[in-house]
Amino acid sequence: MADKKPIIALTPSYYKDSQAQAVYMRYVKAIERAGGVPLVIPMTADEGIQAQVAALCDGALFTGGDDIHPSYYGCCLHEHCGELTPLRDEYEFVFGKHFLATDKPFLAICRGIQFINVFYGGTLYQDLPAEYNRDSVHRQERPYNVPYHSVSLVKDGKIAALCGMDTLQVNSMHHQSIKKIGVGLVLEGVSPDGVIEAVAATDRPYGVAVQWHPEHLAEVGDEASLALFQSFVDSCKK
Ligand SMILES: [Mn+2]
Repeated sequence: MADKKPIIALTPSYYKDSQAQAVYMRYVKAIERAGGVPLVIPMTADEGIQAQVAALCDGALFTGGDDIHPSYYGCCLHEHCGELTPLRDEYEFVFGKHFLATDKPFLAICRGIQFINVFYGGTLYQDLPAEYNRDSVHRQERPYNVPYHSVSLVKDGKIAALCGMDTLQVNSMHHQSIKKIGVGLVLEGVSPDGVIEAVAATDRPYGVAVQWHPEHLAEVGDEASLALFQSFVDSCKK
């Protein structure tokens, strides 16, 4: 079965009103387009189930979503911290514990980079204007498939190599970001106002995390975004 497609676990968000777990179709399409099998994982904190899910997938895409409760990085709740979803925090950290114990590839987007950073022991700004710089507004208006700010990529970094560029034009729909980078992660890119926008993991062949949303930009053919998804899914075949 040499041409079997790699199975990519997608982490869903929780929608309280309908008690539903779901992911945006853009993530599904981006993985499908790159040649992977997008598999939305169950929202349960059951250790045995998540261990099995982690074992069956070839890679994981940590998607965007609500803010992570700051207790996960040892901080008190700031008044400008955003919407929290305890159910998502709980299942994602259990899945993460099992999945990230392997050296399987991951791609992490928006909340995803924040989750990865917290998992690796880092911290977050709970609100950029309140805790970092009041002029650092990283929330653009719709449409989200147009760039909002640039990201300077670290020279000789993983993303610079994957995309073949030293600067990217990205969208921005976040109000939190990495404060202290977790152990085992390295800086990959920063915005003009100094916000950490990308990191990579050093404990596996492929572990890339970005603060922007390449799934929106991939829809309009942005080459760097397509390259991110393609390189990620390709790395999951190995
Ligand atoms: Mn940004």
